[in-house]
Amino acid sequence: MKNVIITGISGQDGSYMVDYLIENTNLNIFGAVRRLSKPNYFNFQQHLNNKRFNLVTLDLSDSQSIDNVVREVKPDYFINFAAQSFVGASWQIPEQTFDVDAVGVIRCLEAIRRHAPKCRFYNAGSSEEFGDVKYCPQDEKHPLSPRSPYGAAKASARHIVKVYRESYNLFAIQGYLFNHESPRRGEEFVTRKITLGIRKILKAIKNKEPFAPIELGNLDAKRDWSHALDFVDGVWKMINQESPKEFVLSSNETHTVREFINVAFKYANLDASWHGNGLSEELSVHNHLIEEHDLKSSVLVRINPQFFRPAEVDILLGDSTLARAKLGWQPKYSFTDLVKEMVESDMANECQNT
Ligand code: NAP
Ligand code: G4F
Repeated sequence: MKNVIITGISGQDGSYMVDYLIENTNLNIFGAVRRLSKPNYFNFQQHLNNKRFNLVTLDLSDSQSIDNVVREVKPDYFINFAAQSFVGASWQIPEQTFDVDAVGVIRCLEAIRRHAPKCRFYNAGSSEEFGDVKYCPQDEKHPLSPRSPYGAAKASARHIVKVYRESYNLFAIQGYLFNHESPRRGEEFVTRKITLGIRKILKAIKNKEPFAPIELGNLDAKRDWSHALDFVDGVWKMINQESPKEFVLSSNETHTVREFINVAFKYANLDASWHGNGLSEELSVHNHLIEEHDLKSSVLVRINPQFFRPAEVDILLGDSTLARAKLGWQPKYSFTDLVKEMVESDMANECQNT
């Protein structure tokens, strides 16, 4: 039986990849976590008693831990989803971001080169590498022009993956993945911040309590959002191609943050409208709802300059024509399916603490 190492399994993509490979293959799965003072097994707890699932400890900032796991497991596949993945935080912790997201990839490649040179390696690349975009839509030929320490680290990783592929004849690739979300999305990312904010507001309305608005930064930024479930399928197809080629995965649509908010509030059944502009822009509940529900507050969304970034990627819009043609990849979820699922999932999980 073949072995696969998957890093980042406590996060969104890593946990969905474990689900996907348990369901669709007979591989032995080695899911990697790093040591935390409070372990976080929430997203993969359903597999803990599965004989095909093995939990291993590995930290991308520690070459010895990676070397040990690769030497012992001798993987056929290594899928690296682990990263400091939050662009906003990458200005606050630039060295740690670079160490994990760029140097960490060298550590993986070195371990593979030494102990499992036939292993197929996938590293999680990002549309953030395109950054200050030169044309729309962005395809595989678009130049790398990162705007954040995170984007720069992922672009560096892309170069080192190519160097190892060409120097040592490794099957090593890094996809260009545009934004992908789900009910498992980390809570700081804008989509989940919005759907969790809606949950809090609805709970307050139900309990006839006042609520705080969701505070956000740049509502004009445009992103190409997909469902993470579609992307783990695309990554698995990419790592199983005959030769190591790198593809864009994207929905080929772009929407502003403001549009995401509008669709999300629609699925929450909260009639609302925008007023003001610039830093004074606000989304408020319609008057008829204020009277009907005797609401104690009315502002749903407000701008907080704290959430603007030192440099912004204004627009991302992907072109995944090649992946669709060459890999036979076809995403199943639309933008509205995604928003609906995220809103409904957070509304259903009222018992969680957040
Ligand atoms: P995520 O939910 O934030 O998950 C990141 C994972 O990395 C977590 O399991 C985290 O573990 C782990 N990790 C962080 N630092 C680590 C370290 N030093 N050693 C080992 N593990 C570490 O991210 P995601 O959305 O699933 O994204 C997966 C990958 O795709 C990331 O590399 C991300 O940069 C990239 N990507 C994501 C998107 C997107 O839209 N989601 C788009 C393009 C690229 P802890 O629980 O211990 O923190
Ligand atoms: O949800 P975000 O934090 O995601 P971002 O920066 O696009 O990065 C995500 O996608 C990348 C792929 O393109 C991944 F590589 C990366 O790992 C991550 O998964 O922000 C989306 C947009 C930005 O333009 C941001 O400025 O939303 C804007 N935004 C406005 N207010 C906000 C907020 N973002 C966050 N996180 N929080 C806000 O309050």
